[in-house]
Amino acid sequence: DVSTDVHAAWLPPEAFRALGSHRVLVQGDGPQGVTVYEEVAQACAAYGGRVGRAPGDEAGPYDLVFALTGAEPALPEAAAVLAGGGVGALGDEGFLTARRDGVTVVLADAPAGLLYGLFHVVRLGEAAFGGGDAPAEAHRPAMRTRMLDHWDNLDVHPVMGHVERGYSGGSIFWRDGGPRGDLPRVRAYARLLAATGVNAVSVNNVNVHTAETRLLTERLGDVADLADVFRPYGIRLHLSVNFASPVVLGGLPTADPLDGDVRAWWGKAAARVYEAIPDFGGFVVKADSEGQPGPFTYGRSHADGANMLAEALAPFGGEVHWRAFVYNHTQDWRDRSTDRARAAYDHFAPLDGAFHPNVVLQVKHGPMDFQTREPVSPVIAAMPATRLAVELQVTQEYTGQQRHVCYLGPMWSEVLGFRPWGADSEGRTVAALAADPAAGGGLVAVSNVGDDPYWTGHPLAQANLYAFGRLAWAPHSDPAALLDEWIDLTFVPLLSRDPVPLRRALHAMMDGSWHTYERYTAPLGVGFMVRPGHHYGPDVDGYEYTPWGTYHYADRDGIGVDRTRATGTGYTGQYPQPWSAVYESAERCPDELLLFFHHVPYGHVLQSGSTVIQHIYDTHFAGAEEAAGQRSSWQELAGSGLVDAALHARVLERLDEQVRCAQEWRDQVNAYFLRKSGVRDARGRHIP
Ligand code: GCW
Repeated sequence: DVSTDVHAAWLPPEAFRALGSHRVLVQGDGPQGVTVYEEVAQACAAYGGRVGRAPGDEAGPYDLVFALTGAEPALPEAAAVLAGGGVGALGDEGFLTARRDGVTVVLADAPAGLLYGLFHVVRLGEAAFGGGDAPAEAHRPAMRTRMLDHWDNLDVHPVMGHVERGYSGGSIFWRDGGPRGDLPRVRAYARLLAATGVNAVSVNNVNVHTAETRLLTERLGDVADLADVFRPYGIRLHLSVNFASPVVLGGLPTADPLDGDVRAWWGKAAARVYEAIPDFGGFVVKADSEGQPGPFTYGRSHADGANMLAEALAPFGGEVHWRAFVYNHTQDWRDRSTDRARAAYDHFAPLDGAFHPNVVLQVKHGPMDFQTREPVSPVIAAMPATRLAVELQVTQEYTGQQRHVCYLGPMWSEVLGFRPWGADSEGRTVAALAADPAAGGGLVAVSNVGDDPYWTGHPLAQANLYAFGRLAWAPHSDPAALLDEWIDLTFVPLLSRDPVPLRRALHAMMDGSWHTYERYTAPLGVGFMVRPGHHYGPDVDGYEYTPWGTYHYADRDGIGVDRTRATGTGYTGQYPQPWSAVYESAERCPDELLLFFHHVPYGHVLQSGSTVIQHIYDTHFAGAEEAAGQRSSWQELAGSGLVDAALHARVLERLDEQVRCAQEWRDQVNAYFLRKSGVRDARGRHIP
């Protein structure tokens, strides 16, 4: 049952060619130091280089050295760089690079830094060697926590399958109620993640069913086995826990967070976990959300709930990732005063300052739920005295489910670069808030990985996983440059010919793919026009009369949700200035969010000069055409030898489905709004 035929993704052996053809000294200890040595040794065995542990080894003379700053590095060039100083402390994970007298030097304060330095050298390839001296250059991760959450179930769930919102096959961790037993696959995954900079993973669904609840107790050994595999790659393991565990597992009559027995139960549970996994990261909790248990049952607050778990973990250095995704999912569409977009802020902003220091409030990047287009969540700017992590969704639940090409780097980059207080207030960005040394909780995302041979179902969806890790390390990276990095590692090392045509095709298909997806699906900030339940494909009114609070309110006169203070739900008031005023005004609100904030007539003229109804027609025709263009770009690569034939076929099969589905979206959305509005397409195109 051990997977052998798994795609190498961005770490094909050929990506190590440059590193592996040099003479490398590795002076590092601890699990990650060993990993660096093994990685280098493996590369050198393949490409004729040599690896040594000491200057006098016969592997020398060296042209690359990895060393820790704690001890005087044994190689004079490295010692000289160290003595040169000037870059300050590197921290637990940072590293510096320099070149001295023909030797490339990588120094770190801790072994994990050497590991990140190793993958930096791999990315640079031959450019890491040769040339003249180069001054010391420090690299430190912006975010302390760079985490992937798996929504993996132990068993196949009757509705959600093996992986909730998973589009890449089964879980790589679990099967039939227990471990899947393919630890080499888990190790390969850990290695891929480390190469992007990810340092934390949660291995089970935030919806914690009975089987997963037991990971905390009977199945703790299986969790420890996974932690052992992740550790050498600098990744700490986390578990999603069931808030009602004291009842479900402990047989207590209550899970009240202020109850003494409940607190004692959690204290013991945490102690047991740390006995098995000394570097355990902590708990992820979805409480009082979509039916999950939580403190509300006992009349307690979310601070009471989170702090109780935080106290259990504190003696061991663990953290609680408490999710802010709390809203009323039993709404009535007629009730215009309840606004799901408001919910997280209404629940959590009043609790600012009430959470223990080892609680991280994990906030979805938008106020609703990972839609194709949402404004940035106002919670992110509303809790200066709380540690906040921003949660993204790498798995493409609402962005094509890994059947459509949708490179999300540009979306995340927009979110991370958003300035909640406008250009003023030192211009603080979402990234800066999540990265703040005192108040920042880092960046988290829902993984898109499964036991599929390409890891992500759609091979091009690997780029999303790659970009997430890299953005968590360096949030202001250019997404197009990250795509190049991914191409340079994944495809280029396998080629003996000019990679330019491949690079051009991939950029043509992927750079603008999020906007393309937006065009043929959700216009102007409207969300949820998807088929209920599985969320794939168009259904304009699919969620319109359901209890989920996800309405667009289209009628014969207009469309959109009035979230203004003047006449709507007042949601715009949750933003600081200038956004509060900008979003309040239908004239100033950015076009792409207009229908998120305003209900307007179909004839409303956008800043672009088009009317809302004409915009809907134009973007849907354009989006479906762009999808067809993506397929043509890919078809041109057929038989070129630039990509592996099986991978080409897999992508093409998905593109066929994407093109079909984009046309379905175009036709359904256009027909719906033609009928509703009675306004014809100004360009007279056929709307079936
Ligand atoms: O987007 C919604 C998904 C649920 C998910 C929930 C959450 C894990 O449709 O499947 O549950 O968000 O984030 O908790």
